[in-house]
Amino acid sequence: MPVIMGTAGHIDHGKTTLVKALTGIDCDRLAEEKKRGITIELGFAFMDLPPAPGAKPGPSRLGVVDVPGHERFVKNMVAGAAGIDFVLLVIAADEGVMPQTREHLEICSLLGITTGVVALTKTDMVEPDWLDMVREEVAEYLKGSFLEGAPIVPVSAHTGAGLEALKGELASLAAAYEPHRRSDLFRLPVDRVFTMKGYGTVVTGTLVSGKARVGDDITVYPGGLQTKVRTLQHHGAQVEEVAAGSRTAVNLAGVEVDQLSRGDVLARPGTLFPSLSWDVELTCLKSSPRSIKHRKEVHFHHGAREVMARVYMMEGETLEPGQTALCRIRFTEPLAGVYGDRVVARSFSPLRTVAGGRLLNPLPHRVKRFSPAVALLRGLGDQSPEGIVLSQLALAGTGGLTFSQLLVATSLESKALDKALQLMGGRQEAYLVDREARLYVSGQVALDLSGGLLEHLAQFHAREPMKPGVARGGLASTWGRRLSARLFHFVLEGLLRKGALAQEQELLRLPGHRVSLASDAASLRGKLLSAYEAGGETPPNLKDVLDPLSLTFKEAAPVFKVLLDEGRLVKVKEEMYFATGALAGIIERVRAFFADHEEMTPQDFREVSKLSRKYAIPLLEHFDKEKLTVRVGDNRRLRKR
Ligand SMILES: Nc1nc2c(ncn2[C@@H]2O[C@H](COP(=O)(O)OP(=O)(O)OP(=O)(O)O)[C@@H](O)[C@H]2O)c(=O)[nH]1
Ligand SMILES: [Mg+2]
Repeated sequence: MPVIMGTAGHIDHGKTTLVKALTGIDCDRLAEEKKRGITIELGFAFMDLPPAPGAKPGPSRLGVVDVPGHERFVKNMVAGAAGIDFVLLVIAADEGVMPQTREHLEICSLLGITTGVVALTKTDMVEPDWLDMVREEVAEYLKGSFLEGAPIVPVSAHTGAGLEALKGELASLAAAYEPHRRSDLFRLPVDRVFTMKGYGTVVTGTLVSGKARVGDDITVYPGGLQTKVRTLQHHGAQVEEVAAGSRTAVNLAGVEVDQLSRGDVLARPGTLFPSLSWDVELTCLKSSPRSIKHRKEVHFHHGAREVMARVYMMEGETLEPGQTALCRIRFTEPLAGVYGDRVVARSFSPLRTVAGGRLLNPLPHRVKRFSPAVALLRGLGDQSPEGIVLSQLALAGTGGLTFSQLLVATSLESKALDKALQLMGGRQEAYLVDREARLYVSGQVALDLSGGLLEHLAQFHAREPMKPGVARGGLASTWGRRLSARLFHFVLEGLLRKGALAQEQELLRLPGHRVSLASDAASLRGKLLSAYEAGGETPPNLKDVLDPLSLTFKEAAPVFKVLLDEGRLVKVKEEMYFATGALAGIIERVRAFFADHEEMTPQDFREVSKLSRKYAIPLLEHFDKEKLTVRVGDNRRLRKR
């Protein structure tokens, strides 16, 4: 894997001159840089490394990022340092440790850089005694930092003294360096955009993860611009493919220079998820003159981007120098990040680096300060990769997370995530609820939903004991939980499979539920039944039954339904009910008539039943419908079984 070194150090300490002495490349390209004799923009170079003595063969080429030392351009320094693997801290022997020596070292530490080399430059300008003294001072200063014990190499770019020794140290460092970049999730934060004659728009950056090939489809985040990789360059040469850790120049198809800016991120379509806030584990620098208060406004750096932001404490009121706490950072424009990304915060006045840390959740959900969910968030910092998946799913709640979202919300690469999710599926800790969208919800969320749905049905049965169940189609709305149709279906099917729910036709109910009458309904049932039984073969009009009871039909309907279901009443037509016994008597006489008649005229029926037209006609139609009789002209015949 390629390795990239970045310079760091105070203005004028000789960074650019040293890079030129090492690589032959002058990183100060701008006219203004030449005129003022300082670096403003980032510079890029590369050097061929000598074989490291006694070490396993390392990368033969080292990418170099040269940063400005001027305090006004620290934001450019952060953008450059964001992609590097190790640091070349440059300290001029005549001046020793200066303010930006400190600030750059702190920034490197906040960015998670853990190794590097110190070059004591301009040795030609000092006496040997002085050099020894400065060297000791520097070693003392580095104590407690990630460069404690790092090689301190005296060099002079002017005389060339020490350059070979420095190259040797760089080769050893590069050979020993264990790259930690993920091989999936191609990401390239853009640090320069320009046009090149004959090419069009070109961007450069350090490939922080994944790889890119000529012809790949690209989305420019956070804006969403779609484009393609037309050509790729690495260390000045055309290549077909670049791997994580490479300094890369990408020629993009069909986009104008002004459609892109530093800090944009190139990635594959649909892989990143820009957000206006993040949950970050933030550490306030020990050297910070002030604590960071809740809602403090800061310059926020991520990758090559700088945005205005506010820091919201999730678990306290202030972050004291040296302390670490969970914060939610809200930005003025969206950022696209990945779990574990490093960030830096700088205060306004004085303009200086005050804090930095790790991105824990690039897709935050609503979490209240001091709420129990804050503990879940904090846990994202030090859990196993599987633990992180579980916590992220728990935080996502019923919305769940897609596979692509989980890739950016955890430290897991695609294959490992797939395996972890399968294991969790087996342990019922995570469920795939939508195959097409590859959407997962946490097992606990699914369990809570199942419990909630059963509780909802139990309440429904208690409230509506005479209703046999809830129509499946209407359940989602009566339950009142806003869930995706997929998740609702998933929960429902799970309960039906387990037998925790029963479905008859379209009605869902708890398996133990039977329609039973509450006492007032039971007394109404008695009253209705006796009214119809008293009416016998000439049952009362519905109105005459209900009016004395001061009931509307709508109110009495469930009890009618019970009587019909029980078989105590028969509905002959709208608003006409017969007591089952009375109707049976009429039917018996009709059958007797057919014993010695082929056909029955309406007149015959009226004689047999002794009923007026009001009842006779609906009854004849009822018999046809019930397939007792069949109609022939105006007459009826008995239907043969
Ligand atoms: N005598 C002497 N002068 C040096 C040496 N290295 C750099 N210089 C001089 O120091 C001045 C600053 O050097 P640069 O390389 O531009 O310093 P820098 O650290 O890149 O400065 P910024 O990028 O602006 O922070 C230049 O005039 C160099 O010629 C050295 O080894 N010996
Ligand atoms: Mg410079």
